[in-house]
Amino acid sequence: MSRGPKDRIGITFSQHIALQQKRFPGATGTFTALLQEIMVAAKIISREVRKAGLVDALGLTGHTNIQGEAVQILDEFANETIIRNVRHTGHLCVMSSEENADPIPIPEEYPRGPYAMTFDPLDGSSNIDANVSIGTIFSVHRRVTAGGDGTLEDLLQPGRSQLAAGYVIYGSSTILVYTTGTEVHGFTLDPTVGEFLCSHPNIKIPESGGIYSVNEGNTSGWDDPTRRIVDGLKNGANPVGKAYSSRYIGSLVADFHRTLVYGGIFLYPPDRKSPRGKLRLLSEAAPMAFIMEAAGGRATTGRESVLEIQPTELHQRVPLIVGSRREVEWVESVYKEDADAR
Ligand code: AHM
Ligand code: MG
Repeated sequence: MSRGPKDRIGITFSQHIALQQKRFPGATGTFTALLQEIMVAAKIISREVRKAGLVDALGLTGHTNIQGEAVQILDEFANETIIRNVRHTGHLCVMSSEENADPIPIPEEYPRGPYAMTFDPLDGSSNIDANVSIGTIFSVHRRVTAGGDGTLEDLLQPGRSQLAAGYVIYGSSTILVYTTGTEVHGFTLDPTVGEFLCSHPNIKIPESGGIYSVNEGNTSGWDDPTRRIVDGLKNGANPVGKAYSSRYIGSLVADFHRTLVYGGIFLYPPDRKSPRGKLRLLSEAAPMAFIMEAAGGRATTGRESVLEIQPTELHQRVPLIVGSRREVEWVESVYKEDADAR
């Protein structure tokens, strides 16, 4: 008799974060409640993404965002869903979104809380119409200002001081992956019961992998060390001594999730078009770096640790090189040799 997929029913996300909270005797439950609200928003976005092709929710709104990118109908829906779900509960003092030019204040009628949150509501959204995996990324910091409305200062904090980071990937299933800095756990949405169930407890990235992931259409704009690195991954001139396979989806959550699960390396280096890199520090690179390092991997710009960067602007871009320790350390050594030789 053939066997179906193994049933991997685990505890729910809500149960998991409630258990985590018990580890901290003084915890007020505010942080746990914030994670709950993010999870509810993710369920609503997932539902909308799943039926998008049926209800005329694909395509563009006709506006462009702060990054000059065309805003998709689902981008706007996801952005509004997250803001609406988390702003009234008294957990946050300020938010920022990849879709909004400025910090998003908490409306006057709602209480202010101890946390500041940054998010990318629908990452990889240029892939929506082709039914490619997309996702939501979030990052939570404790506020640093004393009270009242949160400010830019609460948002411009280095990745290292995140209290939590996570992403939700709307792929062949909807998976929520999160960390509070020590362990990384993954939960798969069971649509029949409407709950995220633990499916990937304590994720650890392999020490080394077999896949590299980069947009090679940008090769002509790369600097010399970047070209040498990607050539080395292809032809075996790397410390592992093997030729890597190539995979590139063009949706960070999907490329990152594969890298986390299988090992290997994802690179979005600077190029002539985007000399500071393409990905956004606060809403993309820092949360992913925090998750990767908690899973035993590494994240760098090539020249410095992503988590140590002190942000100066809300929509600051950085290069991102993230993945298995062995590959990322090698990449860092290539950039260092190049810098030393100058
Ligand atoms: P987005 O947040 O507007 O969707 O842009 C970010 C996306 C990432 O998901 C992905 O890694 C990258 O842009 C792909 O860029 P490119 O198309 O230049 O390869
Ligand atoms: Mg994005």
